[in-house]
Amino acid sequence: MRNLKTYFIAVCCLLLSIAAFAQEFVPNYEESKIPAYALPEILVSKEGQSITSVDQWETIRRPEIVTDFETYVYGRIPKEKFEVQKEVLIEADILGGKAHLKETKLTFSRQGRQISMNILLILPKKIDKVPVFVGLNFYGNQTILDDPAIAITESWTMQNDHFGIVNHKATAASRGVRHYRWPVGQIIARGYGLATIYYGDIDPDKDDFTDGVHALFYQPGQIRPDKDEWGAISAWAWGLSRSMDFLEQEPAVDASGVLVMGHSRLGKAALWAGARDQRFAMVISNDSGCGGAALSRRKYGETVGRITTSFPHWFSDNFDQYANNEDALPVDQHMLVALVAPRPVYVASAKDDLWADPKGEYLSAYRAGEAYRLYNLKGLASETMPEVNHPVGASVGYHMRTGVHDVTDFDWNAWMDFADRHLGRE
Ligand code: GTR
Repeated sequence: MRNLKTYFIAVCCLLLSIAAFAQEFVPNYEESKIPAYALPEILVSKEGQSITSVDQWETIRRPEIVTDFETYVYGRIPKEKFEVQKEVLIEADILGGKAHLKETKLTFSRQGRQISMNILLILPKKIDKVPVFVGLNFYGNQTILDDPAIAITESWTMQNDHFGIVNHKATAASRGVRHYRWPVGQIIARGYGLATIYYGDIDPDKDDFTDGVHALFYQPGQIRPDKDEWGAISAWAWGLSRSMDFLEQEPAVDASGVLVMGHSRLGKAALWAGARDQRFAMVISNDSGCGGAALSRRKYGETVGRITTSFPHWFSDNFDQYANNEDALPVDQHMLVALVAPRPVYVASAKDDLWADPKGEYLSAYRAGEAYRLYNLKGLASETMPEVNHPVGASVGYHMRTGVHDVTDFDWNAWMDFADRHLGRE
């Protein structure tokens, strides 16, 4: 009898695991299988009022959309005060004296807890008030340029044997491994500066809310954010705003020309940072996909259901309820792009990056043009995607380049051309 019971339990377990396997996520890559959807209106307020002026946009609709993204998608970022300490770690001339590198450690403290983030700033010499691209990086500042002056991050990093990450710690072998994604020489040659921070300094990318910036802002006894409070993307966006605070105080930087960019999950963070913090003069999203520029309702490639399962810590807990229930979301990602208006925004996709849904990224950028029109600015001209490798757009820029999920020189050249146009540097 006992044996029979054990046998029965074993068979049940087997059947359950087969069922779980059968339900494994299969991404949709067919346009014809996209469910019919209606996007929430950018220019209609919650009370049903048509938004027809800049004033109505800025006082009624924009704040509503920001609040919805805070509450239902990324989670609220605390507004409480904190202390900051600055320590310059290193200064050096690089690139044969053409550029100056400075790495500064910023330590944030509150309630007896602290975290530190290192900001690496590289500026062309002999230019005053330089516009600066700022972006987070995936494996530490030392990976973007092979220069012994740059500190190797001591923070937890994602495991990557090829990049010299051993037991989640970066080693000297990781120096310069991501150089190709950060064409420092070209950026400097075109008269821009570059600031970068390792995203794990702000919040290590794992489902653990004790080790990053979140804990500085907990109420007594709190151990993880509440349902509508910040996940990791909001934390990384918070870090980008702290880099803006820092850049505002750097005399050689043109603080009115700080351009925030990010790739993939860090593209999601760049969009959210730029949407909220209007001090950023331009926002660039690269292959940011689901939870970034791509429309959630299209259910093409990565979906809300999949992303909230694989990366539960990225969003607010409230976002989980929209898994396979996207139509109930009060917002969609075109509204995130629209929040950047009237500042220029650029959405970049890659042809083979289907997981991020290039068309969903394009349509979202296209629809965001509605907010720009209130300012008499032009977005993207057509609902039809442009040819591959053909950057388009006025205040809303877009390209889909050939290739995979990555950052390439093609992307950087397009962004610098776009920035030149908007900063009057042509
Ligand atoms: C993927 C994730 C994407 C994207 C990407 C990345 O695994 O599904 O949403 O963020 O990671 O950041 O490289």
